[in-house]
Amino acid sequence: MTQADIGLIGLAVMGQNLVLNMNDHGYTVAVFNRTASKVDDFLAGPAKGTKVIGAHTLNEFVSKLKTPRRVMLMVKAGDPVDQFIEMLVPLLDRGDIIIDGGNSHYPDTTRRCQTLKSKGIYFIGTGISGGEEGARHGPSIMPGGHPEAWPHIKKIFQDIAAKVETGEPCCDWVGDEGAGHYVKMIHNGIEYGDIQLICEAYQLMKDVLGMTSDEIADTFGSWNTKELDSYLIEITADVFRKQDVDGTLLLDQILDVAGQKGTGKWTGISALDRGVPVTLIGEAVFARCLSAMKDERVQASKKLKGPSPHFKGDRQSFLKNIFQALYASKIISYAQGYMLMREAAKDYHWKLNYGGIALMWRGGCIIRSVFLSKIKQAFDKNPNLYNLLLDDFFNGEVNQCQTGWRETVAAATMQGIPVPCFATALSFYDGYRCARLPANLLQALRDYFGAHTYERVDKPRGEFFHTNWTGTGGKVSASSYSV
Ligand code: NBP
Repeated sequence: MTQADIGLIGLAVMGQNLVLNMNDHGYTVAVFNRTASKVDDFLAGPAKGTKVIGAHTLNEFVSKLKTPRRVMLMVKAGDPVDQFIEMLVPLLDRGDIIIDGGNSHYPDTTRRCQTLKSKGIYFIGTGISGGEEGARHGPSIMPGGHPEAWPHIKKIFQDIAAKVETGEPCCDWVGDEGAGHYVKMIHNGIEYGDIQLICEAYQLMKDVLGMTSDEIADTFGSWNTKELDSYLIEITADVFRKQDVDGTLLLDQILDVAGQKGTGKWTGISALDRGVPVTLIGEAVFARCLSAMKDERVQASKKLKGPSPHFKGDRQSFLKNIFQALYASKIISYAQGYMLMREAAKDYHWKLNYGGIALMWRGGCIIRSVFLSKIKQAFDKNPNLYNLLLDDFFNGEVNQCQTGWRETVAAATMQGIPVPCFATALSFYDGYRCARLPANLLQALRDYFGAHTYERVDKPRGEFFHTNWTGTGGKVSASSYSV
């Protein structure tokens, strides 16, 4: 009887397409699904004529796998992953491997790694990006977990992953425990930011410049051949050409209420936990939250006054400014995402390969872009690069875009158009390049009202001082009351 190279549980959109992708690359895959009838539907439908082996029970499924057994879960993140792990463990032997390819939260992956290690089972938590199309023809794959398992799955994963022009796969080992899912979370957070930046450009084009959908489509189409060449810009151009059944623009019929599944929020929480100013992704998440307050916004729009957008000036140069705002803000967003990965790597003792991560995102995934090859080059040139903005290329690009970026934010503000991500990116840039911020006043105030103490510019760091600001306070400083 043919034994399968790998088994996959979870025959929804991602699972089915990954199985077909593995099959195309010569692997024999055994499949199982909670609702067993979906196994039969898959074998009789998309998997007809392939080498895929179906199983109707977990026992049967496990019995069809070569050793060490490789079992990949592509089920809904959360409890279903734990439930399957619990059911699988008694059926597996020491040295077998469980791989979770869903969008699991990285602390869950770390917990699962620790639990399974004690049982002798290897665990991989891997981010997979690219949606249905990517899963079928080459996703970006970001595996982390027990490094001992990596040699056993490396070839399959790198075979099915997307490839860049040089043929390198968009899949490499990320790091221990939850590192793979952490990097996937950052990818998703950056995706939130990229999408919001595109939306801000759209609102300026539509409401300030009064551009038609065809003009907007052409503009994004032309941007897709420049520094912003990327999947998201490419599909944005497509969206502006898609007609509804009645021949009108479909986009105009879509309700302006954004959904979210939580990975952007997780990124924001991780940034707050570590004290890293990942402001752009944070604003992108909040922009979705604000969009979801549709009824309240409709009411407020009738009461709250602001300028009516109008445009006087050179349209082409304003469009160029928007391009520069988008490009510069995108650089800030990636710089912030990398800052967060660097801090998380310190906290968790992961050795992240930052250039390798850019390569993994270079193809197959939603944020794939030409731009990522520049990030790869920056880390190849200097693997210890502290901040992307300090790389000569990115520093130069931001510099070149600066005037247009500032003019865009200023114009949007004067015209009453919200540009939370363009604006926060610019504020971050101005804050990051500021040798002296007004935090001296902040510290003075904290010490005034709460005796929180402050450090002095004329004394070594780490020495703390308290002033009796009013002459009526005492000499005692606070040690536990924090604001
Ligand atoms: P879904 O996230 O919709 O999950 C469907 C699968 O989970 C089915 O096999 C379903 O079994 C199983 N499942 C559910 Br739902 N609840 C279960 C439970 N309580 N116990 C056992 N099995 C359960 O599928 P997907 O969209 O293919 O995504 C799979 C994973 O990949 C998810 O973690 C997702 O976040 C991630 N992901 C998705 C995309 C995408 O574009 N869709 C991209 C990247 C990553 P059933 O058939 O019996 O209901």
